[in-house]
Amino acid sequence: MIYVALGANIGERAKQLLEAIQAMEKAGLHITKQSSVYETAPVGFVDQPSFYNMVVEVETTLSADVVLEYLQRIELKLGRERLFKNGPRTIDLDILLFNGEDIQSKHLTVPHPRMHERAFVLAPLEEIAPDVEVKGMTIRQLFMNLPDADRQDVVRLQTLVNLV
Ligand code: PH2
Ligand code: MG
Ligand code: MG
Repeated sequence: MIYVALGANIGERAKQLLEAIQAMEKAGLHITKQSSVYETAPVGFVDQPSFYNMVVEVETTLSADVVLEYLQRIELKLGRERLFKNGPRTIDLDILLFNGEDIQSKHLTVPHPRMHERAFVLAPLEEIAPDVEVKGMTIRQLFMNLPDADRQDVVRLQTLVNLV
C-alpha cells in the first residue's frame, strides 16, 4: 500500500486538504482510505500557525517517481511556495510508504526518513494502518514509542467532509 501525508498551515486549511485529495483522484491516484484531520503543533520551525494534517492510502499502478511528480504538480497548482525549510505552506504532500519499497533517489527517500519521530504523521497513519510495518515495527508501536509530550501535540478533529 501507498501512504501519503498531507499538511497545511496557511489559508483555508481544510479546503486545501480537500482540493488536494480531489486533485489526486483526478490524476489517477485512487484514494482507498482517509484518516481524520488532526490539528497539530508546528514541528521544526515553531513560530508559525498550527497545521491540519492527515494521511491517505492510495492505490495506483504508477511508479513512485511519477507519483512524486504528480504530487508536486498538485502542490504548485494549489499555490505552494517554498518559503524556507519547515516553514508555513498552503499544502504539503509527502510520500510516506510505497508498497514496501526502499527508495533512495535524488528527490525521494522512502520510507519517509523522519516519519518515525513525527506525531503529526504517526497519529493519522495509525488510524488507517496500525499494523503496517516499517523496519520491523508496526505504526502502532512507533506511535506509542513517541514521548507523551509529542503525542499530546496532535488533536484529532473530524473527518474532512465534516470540516469543509
Ligand atoms: N511539516 C513540516 C515541518 N513541521 N509540523 C506539523 N505540525 N505538521 C507538518 O506537516 C509539518 C510540521 C515539514 O514538512
Ligand atoms: Mg513535509
Ligand atoms: Mg514535502
